[in-house]
Amino acid sequence: MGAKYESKTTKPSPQLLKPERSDSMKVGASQLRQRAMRFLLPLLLLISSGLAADRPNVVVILSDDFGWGSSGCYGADPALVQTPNIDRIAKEGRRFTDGNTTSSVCSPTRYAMLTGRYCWRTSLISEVLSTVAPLHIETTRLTIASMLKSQGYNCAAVGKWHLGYGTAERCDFTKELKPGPLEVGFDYHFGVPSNHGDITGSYVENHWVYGLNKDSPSSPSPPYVTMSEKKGKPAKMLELNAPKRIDDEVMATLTDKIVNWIGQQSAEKPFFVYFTPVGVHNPITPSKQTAGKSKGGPFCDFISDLDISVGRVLDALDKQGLAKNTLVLFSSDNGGVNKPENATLVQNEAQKAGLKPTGPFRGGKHDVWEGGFRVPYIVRWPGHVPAGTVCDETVSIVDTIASLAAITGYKLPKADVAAEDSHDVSKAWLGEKYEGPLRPDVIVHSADGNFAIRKGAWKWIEGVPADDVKPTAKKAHADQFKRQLYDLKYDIAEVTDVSAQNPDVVKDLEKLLIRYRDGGYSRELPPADAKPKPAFAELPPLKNAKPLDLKTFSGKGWAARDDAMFCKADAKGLPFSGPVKMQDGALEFQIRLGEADRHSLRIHTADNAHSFRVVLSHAFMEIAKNPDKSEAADKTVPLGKTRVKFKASDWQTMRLTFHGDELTVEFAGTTTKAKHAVLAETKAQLNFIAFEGEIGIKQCVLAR
Ligand SMILES: [Ca+2]
Repeated sequence: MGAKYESKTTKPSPQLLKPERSDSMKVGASQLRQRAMRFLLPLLLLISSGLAADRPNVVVILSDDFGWGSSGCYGADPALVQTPNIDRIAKEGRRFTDGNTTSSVCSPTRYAMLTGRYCWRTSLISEVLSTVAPLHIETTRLTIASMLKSQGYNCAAVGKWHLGYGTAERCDFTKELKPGPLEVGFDYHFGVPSNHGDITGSYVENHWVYGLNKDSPSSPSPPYVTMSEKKGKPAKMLELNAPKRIDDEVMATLTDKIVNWIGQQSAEKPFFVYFTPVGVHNPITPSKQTAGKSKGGPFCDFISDLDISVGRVLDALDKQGLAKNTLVLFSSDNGGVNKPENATLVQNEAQKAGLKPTGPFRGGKHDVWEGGFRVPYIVRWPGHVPAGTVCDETVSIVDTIASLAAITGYKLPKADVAAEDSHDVSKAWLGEKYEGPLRPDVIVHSADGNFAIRKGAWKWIEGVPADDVKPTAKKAHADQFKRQLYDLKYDIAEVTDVSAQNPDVVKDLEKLLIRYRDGGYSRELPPADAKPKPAFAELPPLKNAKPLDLKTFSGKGWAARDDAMFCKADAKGLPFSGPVKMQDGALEFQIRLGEADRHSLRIHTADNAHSFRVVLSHAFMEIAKNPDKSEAADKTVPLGKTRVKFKASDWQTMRLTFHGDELTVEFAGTTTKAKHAVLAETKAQLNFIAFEGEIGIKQCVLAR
């Protein structure tokens, strides 16, 4: 049997070696010509697409928190807001009424914009990246920048970045910020690291904090006064010995940089601009030029600053004579802030004056409602995009890469390799005829990690928060955490849940959402039996393991249920302790963290001389030596820390392996190592401590 199989694979049969078409000798002259053209045509197309004049420059302007209804061309009251430059793009281009972001907050949409992949497929399953987060885009991943760079484009990312720098768990802004935008395809970067008003207070240029004194990078650190500090809520700023941002000049500074960069471009080489102004994200900081001008207050003034920036970019293109061959896409990373109940928000003054920042839609930034995702979306490319037109096609920010690939003649890799969720909507941009819809459906994702899927007029909300969402957020957004169906054709404001009347629609949409989620892509329909990839491999079985009977342990509030011990604790914590005797060896148990804040396993050494702890929270695994009895409480010695990502509602295995003065903790596909003399001592007591919520422990074993 083996030999028969081998002969086929190692030595192809004569039949297999033949040309694919065995009738190639019999074709007529006309067929030969046809065949020649089949080979030549792509070649000719390739040559022609190699000419810079055929491929447009691309300018993406991605504003921040700029809702659907906040500009003139989307119906904002001209008595409050005037946006002549944004309106100019609409007048000279095509305005979309159903432009969507992928997330109702910043970082995830920005990831999706640049990569064509929904960000919830990454480790970021709720909220946004912290200011000190590492670079979130994989450097091997195709981005708009790397795609266009491979076609000879110059690429610049100027403005708010909010996708992290470096690889360290906590980015050190006094060091080289690498990898960053330059490692994902850009040639130039000048940015605000995460948000307007962030704790860096500085700009970044390419790989360094702009103007950083490298001889003395952290001190003396000039002060940076944020708007929130002015309101008496000081933030802990990073100490960076570098020029500080001036809040009401940030928009102008970023615009200066991009206008200057465009000024260096020419018709010889195409370019890609990813310009991401901080307007109109909080803090609301109108410039001296606009402050006090609008009847709608500072928020409307700040919208004018955004519009002025847009105008300066358009002017720069005109000045260089490049406007004609430049495709401009203007949009926003999420919907507008719409929280009339929050009295401290400047946006409310504008709303009271009559501005509808999210147009006719329910909710806004952070939410799963349409107001969180619907944004202005306008495309201009003179002579290609029909001027002054309006299009109702459903398009998403995530479609940018596939659409630019189509326009520039770039063949995208397969859907499971890159641009996984990006549909080519260029026909809608260009006003060409097509059989609609260009994307069969669209998935949106709230700040709480709540999914919704839209198909046709239907929108179905799954109503489930991500595993790492805090209980307070779950409570605050309870109305979003239930399954609900809306018919947007008749109910654009999502008022009436019609799921009870349409059970089949609900069933189909739920199935479709799960299929896309588990399948790893949505550019095509994944196989129906696609299974989610396991987040991490299971640990190999522990050899010579003997059970440790947790029933011999004791602790107030802890009780046996099924085969496990459970405890519901408050902030003070509830311990569950018992004896153990081990030096080298392994300790393993199953833990269900649930919605509790954290679990701390405190291990005391013989005669209670010393203790150390292994702390598991929803984000981190940490090992530390506790202060000795004679020491002050702040004498904790941190020994190791690793970011963890796991499903807290499931049971997870935690394994501690002691070897000499080393401890290795394995949990949810991560390994945390620590080295300290205390770890080599005889371990005498285990103390499982639950904090703020219910924790379960079971199947505790020892291997000595
Ligand atoms: Ca935003």
